[in-house]
Amino acid sequence: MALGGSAVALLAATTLAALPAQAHDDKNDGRDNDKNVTLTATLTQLNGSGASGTAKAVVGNKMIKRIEVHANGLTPDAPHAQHIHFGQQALHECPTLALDSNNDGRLNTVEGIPAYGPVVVSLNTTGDTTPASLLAVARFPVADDGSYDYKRKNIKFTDVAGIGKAKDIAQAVREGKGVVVIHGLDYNHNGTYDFDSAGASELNPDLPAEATDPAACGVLERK
Ligand SMILES: [Cu+2]
Repeated sequence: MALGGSAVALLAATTLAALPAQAHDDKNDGRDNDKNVTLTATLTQLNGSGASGTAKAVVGNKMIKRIEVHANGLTPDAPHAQHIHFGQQALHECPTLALDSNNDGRLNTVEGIPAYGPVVVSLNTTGDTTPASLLAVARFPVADDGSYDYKRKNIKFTDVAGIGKAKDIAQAVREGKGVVVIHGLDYNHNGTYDFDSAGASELNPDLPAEATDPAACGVLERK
């Protein structure tokens, strides 16, 4: 069915009328890559960790201008690796046990990748923030009493092999496709990361799986 002339005119008028509103609403304009976009995440537990929290990030151009992560219910006195994950092929969401491909009842970090993608930024306290630092455990926040308040400014996105250019990763995060993941939990509640309950990490056989399995997750969404 062809549209009549008046229908076309009406569509055009509607489209034009919608433009000024969109121009003012930079929160919904994915092309505004020079502007700061504020993203927030509600972090919920994975693997029965009992952890939860919030994250807030301001992203402009190829830079995280500032980011905060507030988490609680984590393993006390233990470091917690935390990252922004993203993958072009990922679902941009937090995983469920449906991804537990070896049916061991745990969701390890690799099993969650179809949901949240690989690491694109390491949210550590000092030094290099690229994926190269993803398990540099000494530079991640420690949850003294099971909680921490993490803040860092001016983290540059970098090109990540197999994932994309810095500007494309930044753009994807601005579009709400980045996922904050906090790792590390104490399955057997003995107060430390050890190999007893879950064996070695699939990421590094020198680390217990307890140190690297995901404990909390949330998608960084535009406000
Ligand atoms: Cu991670």
